[in-house]
Amino acid sequence: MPRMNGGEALVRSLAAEGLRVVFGVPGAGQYEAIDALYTTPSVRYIAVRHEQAASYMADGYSRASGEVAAALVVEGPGLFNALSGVATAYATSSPILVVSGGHHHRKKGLELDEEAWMGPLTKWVGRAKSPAEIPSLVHEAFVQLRSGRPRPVGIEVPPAVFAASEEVNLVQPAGGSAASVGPDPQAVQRAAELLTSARRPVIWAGGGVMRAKAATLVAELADYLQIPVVTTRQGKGAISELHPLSLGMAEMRFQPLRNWLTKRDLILAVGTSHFTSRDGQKVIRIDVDEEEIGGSDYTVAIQGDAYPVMMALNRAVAAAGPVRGDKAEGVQAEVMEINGARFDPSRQLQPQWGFMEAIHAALPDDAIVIQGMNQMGYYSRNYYRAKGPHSYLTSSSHGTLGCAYPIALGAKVGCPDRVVVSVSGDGGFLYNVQELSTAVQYGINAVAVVFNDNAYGNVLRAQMEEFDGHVLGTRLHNPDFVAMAQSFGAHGVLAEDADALQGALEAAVAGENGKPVLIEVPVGMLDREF
Ligand SMILES: Cc1ncc(C[n+]2csc(CCOP(=O)(O)OP(=O)(O)O)c2C)c(N)n1
Ligand SMILES: [Mg+2]
Repeated sequence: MPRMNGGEALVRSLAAEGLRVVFGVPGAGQYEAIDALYTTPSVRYIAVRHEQAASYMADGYSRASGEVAAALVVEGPGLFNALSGVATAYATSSPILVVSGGHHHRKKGLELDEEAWMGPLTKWVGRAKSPAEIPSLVHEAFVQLRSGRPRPVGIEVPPAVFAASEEVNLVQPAGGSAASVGPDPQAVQRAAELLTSARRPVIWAGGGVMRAKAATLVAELADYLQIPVVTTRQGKGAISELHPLSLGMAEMRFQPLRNWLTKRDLILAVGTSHFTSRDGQKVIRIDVDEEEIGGSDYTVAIQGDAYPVMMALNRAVAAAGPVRGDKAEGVQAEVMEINGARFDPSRQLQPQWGFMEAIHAALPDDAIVIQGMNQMGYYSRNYYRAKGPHSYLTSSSHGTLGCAYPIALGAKVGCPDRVVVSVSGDGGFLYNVQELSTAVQYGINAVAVVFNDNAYGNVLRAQMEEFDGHVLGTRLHNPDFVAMAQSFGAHGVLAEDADALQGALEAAVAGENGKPVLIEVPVGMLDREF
């Protein structure tokens, strides 16, 4: 058995599992791991400027590419800085590995039990007591990351364990997805019967479709039975929102869509618990997470990863039922009518619609857009038309202000050949502005669009409209964004209207500057739709 220190044991094990990238901030307590990364060229190390960005970037990488990424942070404050990204990855079912220092960390009487902090935000946490234990912990971490519901996983390696040397036996890698039990054939059969006999079915697709790489199978079923598809925020792009059966995100405040949805006799909810049903509607649930299915109302539930379940379901449907090609015309006309009303330019808010159309016009079909928690971001949930899976990333129910830009950088590292654009406000962008340095240093040419109203605009509007104009803490003093971007070594552009935004994006897409780009779009106070 070779002799090695804990840092080498960790990095060699990560490389053996196929990990390609580690985001982190180096520091005492993990020097051996950094040194092992130096001698392991198959694992790229990207040093970020705040641990928050390490976990956000790992999340963006994982969700965009479908592969695992890791964040390596020092014990104590390093981990605590990273937790916001770990929580967001938990909420978005994103498989990231977090490696941090000690389990117990005493400082001035404050005892920090990191396992207790990481525990609720991860699906599994392992703790190494010696270098020899590290390979099997890493192996178990990857089994967890690549099986069941994807979620963050943690490994704690205390500084003394990183530094210690002993004989270490490297274990064999997990080798792709862990074997999973196939879906229950009776449930699949029953679901197929419901689908083929339903008169007005709808498919409600969530982020689980993307995580399972099952988007094409969902589209196949939709096409075969002519079933319209709505999505959650996380499910946007499960089928192209330009597909004649796509009704986009299920915006329940848009009355025509709400009415239509309440008239469905069957809902097929795949990879999500974020759907609404009412009495009298039959529901088929497909979810990898047994707890999500839990005690909720459903007619048939199929527990399992959406890929094998949809394979089995599509086969059973093909065997059982008639193709509904004859229904195509009527169904597609309904979809067209609702979309026509929803995207009718005369009912759109300006300037939001103009900006959205500029973004559509400039970006290629496979671009990845990251929605920040800002007014244009909210608008994009409804009106940005994602053209395929893994092309629209959000912080889901977590609603994390500030994560859009670092998630975009992680997505760009994971998908260097795709155009990646974050849509932020001035408030949110400044949460992680320091990562412009990382972008320039490593040549991560994502595009940051910053809609600048010099305010936490949506909070300001609530103060004006709902609290008698009691404005407090929401008007912001900002830097000159363009000059700031230039000072980081990025390319900064001011785009004062939709045409200028389109032009600036087109130049960025064409890679005219060969640099990370920040486009500042000054806006006034924006109206809200709902
Ligand atoms: C981490 C975090 N802190 C605070 C909030 C509350 N919050 C949501 S949106 C928002 C203001 C966003 O301002 P900006 O990014 O400028 O976008 P705008 O509303 O002006 O379009 C705030 C403070 C949050 N969602 N997350
Ligand atoms: Mg703002």
